[in-house]
Amino acid sequence: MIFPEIISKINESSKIAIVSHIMPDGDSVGSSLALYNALKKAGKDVCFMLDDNIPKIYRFLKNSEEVQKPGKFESYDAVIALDCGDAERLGKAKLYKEGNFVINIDHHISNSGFGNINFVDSNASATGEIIYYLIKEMNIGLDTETAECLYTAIVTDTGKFQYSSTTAATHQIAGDLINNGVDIPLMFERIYQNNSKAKILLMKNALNSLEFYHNGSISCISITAEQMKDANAADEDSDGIINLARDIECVEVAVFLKELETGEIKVGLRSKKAFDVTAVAVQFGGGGHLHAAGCTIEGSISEAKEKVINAIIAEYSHIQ
Ligand SMILES: [Mn+2]
Repeated sequence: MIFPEIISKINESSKIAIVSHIMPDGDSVGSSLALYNALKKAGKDVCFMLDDNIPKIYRFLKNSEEVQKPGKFESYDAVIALDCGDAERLGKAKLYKEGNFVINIDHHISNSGFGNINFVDSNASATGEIIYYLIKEMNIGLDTETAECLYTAIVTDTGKFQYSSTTAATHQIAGDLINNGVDIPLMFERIYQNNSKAKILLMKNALNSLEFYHNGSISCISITAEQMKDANAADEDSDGIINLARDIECVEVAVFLKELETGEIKVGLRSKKAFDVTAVAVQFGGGGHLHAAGCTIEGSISEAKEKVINAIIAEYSHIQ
């Protein structure tokens, strides 16, 4: 048994809240809805609190319409935080942390351990992978809709099974999810063949901004707040755009700078091979994984660009 403490806490709880990070992605939404559906099936009084809307492409997931916005403090027998590296990333849902018993389940190596129980497995490809084992160990039957939630979590966080975090176990889980009814072409059609026009317009702008540094090993793209507005884009429409900068021969580190309405710059970092982008992100108060990390920097796009590119070049000199 890998989750004795967590399972006994869940078993003795009746009123449970699931919370996850702001700017939700496939893993936060998929793992949260999988656990939500499973706990509901187990007869728990469970809610899912999220301080942002669920991105449109994930609204096919079962019970995604039952997500609630954090309101006033409420006491729960247990609050389960999923895929969230630190309490700040919970946004307004952070208010359920103080005064409640918190179970923190995550796979970010930088997780701050903000829970009363912390289960952080940085070898898991997705939080959805951990939740798969948890549901299995709790002996809650896996229906097709819940399997779809877990598949969404895993396929998105592994970048369609391409990252080094993808293991034999990841594929075995995917295989079991297929055995439980997940239809692969249908899942890919819903998640990857379903881009909004706004997203494609942002890609056009992002490619126009493409620059290379450090002998072509670093690429950088950016999007301004005005371009976001002109494209009538939602936050989620910029998801995955960084891959345009990463998927280029010779590029080892890709940088994506997105100007926010607040004037801050949201920085996404991706790498291939050995370059640890989290080592760069943490210098600016961010975090992440070996090959995917992010942070937020005050200032203009060009100021943020200079800081980040310099930090990446300095990091190169440490590893060489
Ligand atoms: Mn994740």
